[in-house]
Amino acid sequence: MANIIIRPPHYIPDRLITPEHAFFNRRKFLRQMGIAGAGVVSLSTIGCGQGTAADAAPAKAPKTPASVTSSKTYPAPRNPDFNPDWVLTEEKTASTYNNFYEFTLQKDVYKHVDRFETSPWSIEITGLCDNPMTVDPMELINEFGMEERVYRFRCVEAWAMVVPWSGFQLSKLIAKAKPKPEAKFIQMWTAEKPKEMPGIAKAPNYPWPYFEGLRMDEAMNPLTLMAAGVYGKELPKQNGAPIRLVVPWKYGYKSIKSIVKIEFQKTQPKTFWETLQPDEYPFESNVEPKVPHPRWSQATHRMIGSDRRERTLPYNGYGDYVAQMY
Ligand SMILES: Nc1nc2c(c(=O)[nH]1)N[C@H]1C(S)=C(S)[C@@H](COP(=O)(O)O)O[C@H]1N2
Ligand SMILES: [Mo]
Repeated sequence: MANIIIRPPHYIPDRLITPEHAFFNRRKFLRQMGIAGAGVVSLSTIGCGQGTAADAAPAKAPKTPASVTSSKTYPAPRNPDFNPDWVLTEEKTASTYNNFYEFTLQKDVYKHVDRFETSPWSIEITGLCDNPMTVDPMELINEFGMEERVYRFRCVEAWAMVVPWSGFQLSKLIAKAKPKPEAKFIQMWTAEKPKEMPGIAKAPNYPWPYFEGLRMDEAMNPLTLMAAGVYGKELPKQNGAPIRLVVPWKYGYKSIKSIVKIEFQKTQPKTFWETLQPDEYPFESNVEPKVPHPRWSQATHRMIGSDRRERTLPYNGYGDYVAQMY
């Protein structure tokens, strides 16, 4: 008897939790795409909502004006509303334990990002809006300024971290773009640069480039951040440089990295993970401890860099900000 450790009912050993990709079934994917039996998957055959892989490539980068520099940008002032007394995840842990499948399916993304060029960079804002544009993210930072916010971040794989992001509210960019009334959703795409992103060729059946989406009210919510920095510095490449989304009440895969395109749309877009496994990674994907992932509980998570297991909270603890939307 002495050797038997009694676990709380919500305990799940880490070995039972698998990464997003682990149960990906190639044949199922090909069947869904209507091309079972085909030896090669052509990306151009894979539609993703109203955008396609082909048109998500970054447009020609605008020249960054000489006045646009990052020297005075960091550290951004901390927003007192997001300055909790939580223990921060160690900076080293947050930059060496990542998910960024364009580089590798493993967590040591930082070892595979050397060739990734994040400057110059441009983001195209397009679709149902009156002020479409193609801009350098630094111009947006110059215009909107940046603030620092400490957020918890919860991956669907039942790990979490607490990190200080630097960025601006996505709502500011949306206001600048002037969406039309019929724009009800936004879709976003990550860069697709196979020569710089060695993971793309290693996962040829994934519907690259990575794409995500939000409802317009979710995108406008004050919590939704475009982050260009973390720990008071520019984002490391493995965390999604030069600019990424942070949606702290949803599972981590909604927080798309290294964004090159944002499109306003009338109908709900597909997302990368929903395309692969709709039953496991639905569009909404709010953090909800009572709804288990089909293969494991979501009741608790492990804080990365520690053995600490914590209870997961509904909306990842951000219900006061977002519960009214659902
Ligand atoms: N383009 C892109 N964005 C992505 C991913 C990815 O593989 N590719 N992974 C997502 C997942 S599953 C998580 S948990 C977070 C991880 O962010 P972090 O590495 O900064 O902690 O990024 C999300 N954004
Ligand atoms: Mo994740």
